[in-house]
Amino acid sequence: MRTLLRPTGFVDSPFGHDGKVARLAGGLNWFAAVELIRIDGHERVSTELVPVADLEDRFDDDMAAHWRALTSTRAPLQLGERTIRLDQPQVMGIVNATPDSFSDGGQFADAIAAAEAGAAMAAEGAAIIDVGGESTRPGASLVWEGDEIERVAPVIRQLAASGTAVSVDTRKADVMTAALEAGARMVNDVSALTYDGRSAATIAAAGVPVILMHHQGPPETMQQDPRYDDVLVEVYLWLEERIGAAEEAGIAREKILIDPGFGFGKKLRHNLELMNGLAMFHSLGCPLVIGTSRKSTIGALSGEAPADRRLGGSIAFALKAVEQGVQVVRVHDVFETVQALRVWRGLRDQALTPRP
Ligand code: 7PJ
Repeated sequence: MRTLLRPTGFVDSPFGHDGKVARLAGGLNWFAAVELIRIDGHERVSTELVPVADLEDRFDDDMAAHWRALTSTRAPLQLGERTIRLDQPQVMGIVNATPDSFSDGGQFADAIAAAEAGAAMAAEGAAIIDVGGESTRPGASLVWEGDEIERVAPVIRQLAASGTAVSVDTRKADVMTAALEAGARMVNDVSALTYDGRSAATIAAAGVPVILMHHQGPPETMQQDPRYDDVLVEVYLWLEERIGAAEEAGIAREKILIDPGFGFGKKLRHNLELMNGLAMFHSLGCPLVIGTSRKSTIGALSGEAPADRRLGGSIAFALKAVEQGVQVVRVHDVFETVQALRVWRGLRDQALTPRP
């Protein structure tokens, strides 16, 4: 039996609540209660709401360690020369270096257009640009790694040369190596190092941060019939296991970010339950990343709006994520998301400013 901790009961500020509220992961959110989720293996046995003030009496060693992880500060990310603070939400801009994404002027023109799009996102306030050359959308087919390298390397080289912090979105060790050589300083692996047996060693040797994302099944078939008994608990335990495997391979824990993998082998109700329960993942002690931008869940909730008409839903999800202390939101629409987060930040700063 173990007990997982899910923070809830978020409050505007800690003022006047001494000892009754706790700060989430050194960020801008405070919470007053915790849902204690008792599990036996992967199965939830019970759920109990306990005020923060009464928690300590309940702790065993495992819970105490989770509590420390939940409430400790996250170190900044170092991407080459760039330091990215994680005590406030950051935006990661998506650049798809796939054919026809940006222009129809051939591969060279494509790369320049993609790099320019990434540079524009950085100017709009994205802290990191995530460059990918393989679609991992539901039903997508495989790309040969030589092709994937040819797509991403020139884009990364140009972006990195302009001083932008770049991550590479890939599941393949050879693509990681080529991307790092071209100037990428972080790896975003939607397979959480399960796709290519050489990825973990490649990342460990380079000493760069990595995002481990949950998924169920390969992209080709993941949406056919995903099943969970308890999606929040199962994704949590899966990520915990992948963090352990990454550490075992020599990747420092401070370099690991985690992502519940919105839409990757999940039905509508699974995605919504994960979004509502996101704050629990902080007790794994790693910065959280979430990617909901333009995803089909938004269409499913809004009369099947097409992908290019999902900005409102994307922003609603981004706000839901940062309200739960998520450190990195991965989005297509950088300008609008940065604007939304600046408004949110203004509200937080007002609430956190003591009365004179
Ligand atoms: C995600 C991703 C995500 C992370 C994609 C799309 C599908 N990487 N790569 N998290 N999604 N870390 O952007 O629509 O959710 S590809």
